[in-house]
Parts: sequence; C-alpha cells; structure tokens
Amino acid sequence: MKLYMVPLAPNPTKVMLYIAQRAHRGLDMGIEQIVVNTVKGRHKEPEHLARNPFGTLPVLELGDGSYLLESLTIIHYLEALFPAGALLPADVKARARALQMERIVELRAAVHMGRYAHATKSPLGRPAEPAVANAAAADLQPAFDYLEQELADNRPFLTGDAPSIADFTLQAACQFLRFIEADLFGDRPGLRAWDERFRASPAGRAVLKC
Ligand SMILES: N[C@@H](CCC(=O)N[C@@H](CS)C(=O)NCC(=O)O)C(=O)O
Repeated sequence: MKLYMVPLAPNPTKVMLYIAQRAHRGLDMGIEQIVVNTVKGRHKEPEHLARNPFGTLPVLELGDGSYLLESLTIIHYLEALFPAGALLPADVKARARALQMERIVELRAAVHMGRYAHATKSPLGRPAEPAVANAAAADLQPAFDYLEQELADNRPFLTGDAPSIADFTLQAACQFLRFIEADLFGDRPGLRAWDERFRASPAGRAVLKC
C-alpha cells in the first residue's frame, strides 16, 4: 500500500500518527509514504486528481490500485485489516466512547483549529481573514473546555492509558497551530500536560516535525 501525504498537514498527520503507534506496538504495515507537495500545488495536478478528485491528502492506495480518500476511513480500514493489536477497544461501550471522543475532537475542535490557521498564516498562502480567525478561536472554546474537564481525572491520553485515534486527530491539529506559532490552549493545564505527554510519546517523536 502507498500513503500519499504531506508532513505537517493535519489529516495526513493523523494517519501517520496512527501508523506510527501501530509500529510502536510491533506492527509493520508495509505502507510506503509518498509526499505530495501541497505548497507547490501538486495535490491539484492531474496526477493526484486521478487518485482523488477532491485534490486532498491523505490518500491510501490499496494493493488492487484503488484508493481511500478520507483520513478516518483509512484508519478504520487499517484497524480492520490488522485486527491483532487494533487500537479501538473491543468492548462495545468503550469503543463507542473512543469513537465519540474522536468525532468531538475533529468536529468541535480540529475543524476550527484548521480554520484559524488558514485565516491567520495559511501555509497554503490563503489570504488572512481576521474575523474568520476570531470566530474560529471562539468556536473551539467549548470543545477545549470539554477536553480539559475529561482530562481532569488524570488519564494520560484522551480515552485512557494509551494514545488513541482521538489523540492523533487533536495532536495533528495542534502541530498545525504550532507550525504557525499559534497557541489557543489558554489557561488549561490538563490540555497543556496532555500535549507535552503526547509529543514525548513514541508516535509523537516519530512523526511530529514541530
Ligand atoms: N475530510 C478529509 C479532509 C482532507 C483535507 O482537507 N486535507 C487537507 C490537508 S490537512 C488538504 O489536502 N488540503 C488541501 C486543499 O484542500 O486544497 C480527510 O479527513 O481526509
């Protein structure tokens, strides 16, 4: 399999963190990682559009030459393909909670973190939009409050003792903000401690660039 990706971009990073965590647990999925240079616009060129008509990353090319186009779908596919040591819990309720945490992180925090980054100092050269940035920063506050509250029980990672898919989604967005030198955590010591812990984890050290 081949993963078309670009370092630092949140959605590819989420998948790269997942692959790194599975590697840390002893699984080599044999996935070749191929950079598509978004700064040079390569993701909008015919070669990449033939893989993904939406021109986004990541894309996973399967052994049969077909493609998966969505980061979370790619992770679920790999979970199903390599079930021994899968990261999602087997217990039905714990699994639902882990999936819910990932969706809350993505839809209520990461989406707004990405909006904020592109509206302030877009690595893709999009124009600054201060009103959009302010709205994005405001919109993510309830999610950060929720995460701070969840972490108040001193769990090391968002859904328990080990890094989970929710952690990958959040940390991928955090790295994007660090890259543009933004910090939106505010006065939230639980999130700050989580951030340091994740960055020091094997997957964090293997994948994160900043
Ligand atoms: N829902 C998609 C979003 C993919 C996405 O928007 N990727 C970004 C990089 S983080 C991208 O390719 N942006 C370039 C663009 O939209 O032009 C996923 O989860 O994979």
